[in-house]
Amino acid sequence: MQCNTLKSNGEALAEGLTRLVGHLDLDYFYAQVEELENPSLRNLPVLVCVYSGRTEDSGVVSTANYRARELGVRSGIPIASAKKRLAGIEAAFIRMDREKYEGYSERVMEILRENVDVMEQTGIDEAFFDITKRSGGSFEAGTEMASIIKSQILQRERLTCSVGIAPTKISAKLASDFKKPDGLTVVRPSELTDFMEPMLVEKLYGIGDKTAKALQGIGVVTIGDLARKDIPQLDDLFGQKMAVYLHTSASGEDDEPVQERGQATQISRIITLKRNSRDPDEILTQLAPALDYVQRRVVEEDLFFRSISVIGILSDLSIKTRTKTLEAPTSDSSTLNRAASELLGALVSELGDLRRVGIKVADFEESKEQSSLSEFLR
Ligand code: DGT
Ligand code: CA
Ligand code: CA
Repeated sequence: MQCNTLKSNGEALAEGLTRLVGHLDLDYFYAQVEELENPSLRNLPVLVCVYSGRTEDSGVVSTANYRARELGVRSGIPIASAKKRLAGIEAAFIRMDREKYEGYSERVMEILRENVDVMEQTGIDEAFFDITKRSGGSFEAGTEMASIIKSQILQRERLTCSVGIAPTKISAKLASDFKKPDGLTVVRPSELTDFMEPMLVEKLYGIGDKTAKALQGIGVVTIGDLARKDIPQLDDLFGQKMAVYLHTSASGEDDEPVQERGQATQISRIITLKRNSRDPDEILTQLAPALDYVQRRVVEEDLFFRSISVIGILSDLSIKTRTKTLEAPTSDSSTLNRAASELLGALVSELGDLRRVGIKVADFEESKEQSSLSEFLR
């Protein structure tokens, strides 16, 4: 059954079978952001909490750092039980600040997007991506690309993540989860069966407790057990659709493509200047390709933005943003360029030398006038 795993990479690729699919997941995400913004938390158990406000401690733990996990704290447990577990231990309980994490998430996803053929964000801290084309189908090149992505995220956002590279989405997700934190797990087609077989079925994407229990009832505990069941054997219990899903995903034969989903909420690009500068002309020349990239994506995705921001990063890595809100949404490149130049001028006169500069458009809206005009022109 594992025809793609038995063939050499080259052969499989020639038949269009081998893909390089990645999955990236940020480590203890909300808690990691809190740690990086306040390094004195690093050695403590850190718990990011959603307070419901009913009583002082009512609410749940959204996530916890690894130090807290060692002490038995998990996502989703009540804050009061976390406090019980940590009685007598110094720990940090922090209120969840979703907007802050979204900012980090958007920037991380943008770094990922710059480095892959296609990406599909599936949550605030995770995404699938496809690098078949840019790696030329080589897992060596793919491994190198994944470590570049990891180090860019660390350098630019100071966050660690875990990445899996494998031939399918299901296996890439298992791979990113295999070594955490700061992991990079690569599963070549020839290793796929050995990698997946011993894992528990509940690790498979989309298998909850109920399905896992039902599978146990027919003697299926590991992914390997499941792969050995054929579809008719699973059909009775789960119905045709689920049976096919279970069998193909356990066999490493899922061929779901990585697909960009939904509309972007912002488009941005950041560049590093050749040398620190406060000269708007010098900076604008270097920013031109970034402006062009943003403009191109706006057109490709048929978007109209209402806000334009210039982001300045100083040599101490502090970040300042200047934003202009437009009266009406537009996709016009000269509006973008003019605003970028204005905002940049304001930013350098306030901050002095910049190390890195970024451009961002956001607040996308449908523009009735504009879209009927572009339809007319088409
Ligand atoms: P990881 O990936 O195991 O290192 O740890 P996290 O914390 O990144 O876990 P993940 O990837 O499952 O979830 C990403 C973020 O989503 C996490 O930082 C906080 C939030 N989250 C996860 N589970 C829960 C939950 O049960 N309740 C609430 N309120 N938030 C959650
Ligand atoms: Ca995570
Ligand atoms: Ca996640």
